[in-house]
Amino acid sequence: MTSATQKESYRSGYVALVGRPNAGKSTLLNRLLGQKIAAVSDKPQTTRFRIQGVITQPEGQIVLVDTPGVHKPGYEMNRRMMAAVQDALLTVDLVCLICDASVSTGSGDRFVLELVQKSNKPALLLLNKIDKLEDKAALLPLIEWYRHEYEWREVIPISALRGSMIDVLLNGIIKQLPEGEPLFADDQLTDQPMRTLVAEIVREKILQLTEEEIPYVTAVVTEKWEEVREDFTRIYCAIFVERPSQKKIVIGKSAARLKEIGTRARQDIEHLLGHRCHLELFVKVEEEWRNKMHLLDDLGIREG
Ligand SMILES: Nc1nc2c(ncn2[C@@H]2O[C@H](COP(=O)(O)OP(=O)(O)OP(=O)(O)O)[C@@H](O)[C@H]2O)c(=O)[nH]1
Ligand SMILES: [Mg+2]
Repeated sequence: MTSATQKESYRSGYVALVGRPNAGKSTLLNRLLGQKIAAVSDKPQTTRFRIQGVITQPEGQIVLVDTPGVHKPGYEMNRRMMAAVQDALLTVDLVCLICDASVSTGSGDRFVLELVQKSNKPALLLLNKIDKLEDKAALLPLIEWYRHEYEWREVIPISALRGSMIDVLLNGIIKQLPEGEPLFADDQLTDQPMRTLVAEIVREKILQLTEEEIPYVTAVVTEKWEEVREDFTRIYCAIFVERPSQKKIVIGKSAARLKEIGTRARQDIEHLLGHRCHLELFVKVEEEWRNKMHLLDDLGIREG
């Protein structure tokens, strides 16, 4: 093969990860990227805006677009989250519908499926969390159900958590992309700035360490970033909640919870930056921030 034909067969394109909340979209993004850029938690609605990850392989480049889990919007924030899903579906070359194969199918799955059907885009069906299935034969009725609903280019059972079938998935995705040059430099991992990645790390730790309504009423923004030395950064993040009682919960008795959030977040941030940092967290009360346009703008919760 000449180098010219090799170049022609290089493929690149945008690929949306869509699915219900908790299906494992962000876990898969991090797994395929080999680096954690998206917040992951066992609480639904973890992801609030689209996050791109760039995967560069010898055969092609995949720009993977992680989206918020599909749910009924209550607040302006949630309406924007759903608009971001619609926008992703419109603008990508390929859609990956991820469903949690370890739970039974319900009306939420039907709704996500309809979004994919309406998009009319080439699509792969990914049946995730197969590590939780004792008997893989349980996948068969699920595959049967989905096969009747759409012309999937491929159906691939995976475990995003364990990394099973990931190579098959990467090849399956690249095969479906149009021929073309790489869209990004091969050392660009994501479209998100460091400040956002850091805020998302802090928010992830809050999601992990709190229950009930706290994950939903919490937002984090990086307010100050001081590069004290080449190998030492001082970072200030504000944590927003909606009521003084919620602020108390986030801070915890003798500030123990806030300390734990800070310690866990700092470890991940230092890993990301590759050097030491000092992280300062402040908790602020901002009533109804989920309905405030300017705050949502500041937090990067956009429609696309
Ligand atoms: N056992 C198992 N758990 C998984 C797998 N993939 C994801 N999870 C877990 O499922 C939960 C949700 O994962 P996320 O990646 O945050 O899901 P998501 O689809 O991005 O969720 P939203 O952002 O809320 O829409 C987390 O607790 C993950 O650890 C998997 O393959 N196997
Ligand atoms: Mg997510």
